Amino acid sequence: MLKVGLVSIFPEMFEAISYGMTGRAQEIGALGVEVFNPRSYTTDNYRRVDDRPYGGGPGMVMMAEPLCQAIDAAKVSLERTPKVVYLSPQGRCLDHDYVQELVSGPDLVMLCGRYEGVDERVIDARVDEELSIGDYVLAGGELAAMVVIEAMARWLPGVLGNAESAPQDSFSNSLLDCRQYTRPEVWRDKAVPHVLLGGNHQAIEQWRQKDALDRTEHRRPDLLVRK
Ligand code: 9D3
Repeated sequence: MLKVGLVSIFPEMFEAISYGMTGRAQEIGALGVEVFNPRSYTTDNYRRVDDRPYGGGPGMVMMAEPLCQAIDAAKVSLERTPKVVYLSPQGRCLDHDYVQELVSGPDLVMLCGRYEGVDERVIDARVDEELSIGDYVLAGGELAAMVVIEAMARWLPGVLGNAESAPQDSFSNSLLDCRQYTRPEVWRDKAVPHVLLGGNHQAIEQWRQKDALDRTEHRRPDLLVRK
């Protein structure tokens, strides 16, 4: 079982991963998720997890002590020394290779920031890697952490019904998916490509490969340059 400890002041957000593939992964015991709320590790009357930034400026910064205690609680609960990842816009961008590294590595603790970010000293003290999900601005790390979990879930043993589905997926072969159709055969005057209706499996396979290659050349030529 891959265990993931999540450090977040919004634990309820992670109810979202109890649905679909990530929900199934948890049900079959391929994935274990536990949330640790830094607010539970505050000692002041107001249960504060953030404070004003030294040097001034807008917004708030998450305080080191409650975060560090929540991370340490997560590490204890995971026992097998996990990798600690901070979700942040400054991190290494998530892609197929990064997902593969994460699923084949140790258990994970993912630190979700809010506000302007976290006190740098907690990063120095506890974080192994920073991870971004792309060059756009989110309001915090929770949705990013769920993106990481969902991207990993399909690669966990027993999660996909069909053992061959995952390797055929887009980005493991560096091609986009071909166009797909289902019933009815004609919808609002639009027909399904004829080749898909016959039972010629070789012709269908050729059509699918060409379609995938054409779309990749047109939409994502960057995926075709060999690395
Ligand atoms: C634009 C960066 N900062 C300027 C002062 C502000 C800021 C933006 C977004 C500070 C924190 C955040 C919160 N973002 C995340 O927690 C985050 C994130 C993201 O915004 N984009 C892509 N990946 C990620 S992973 C975590």
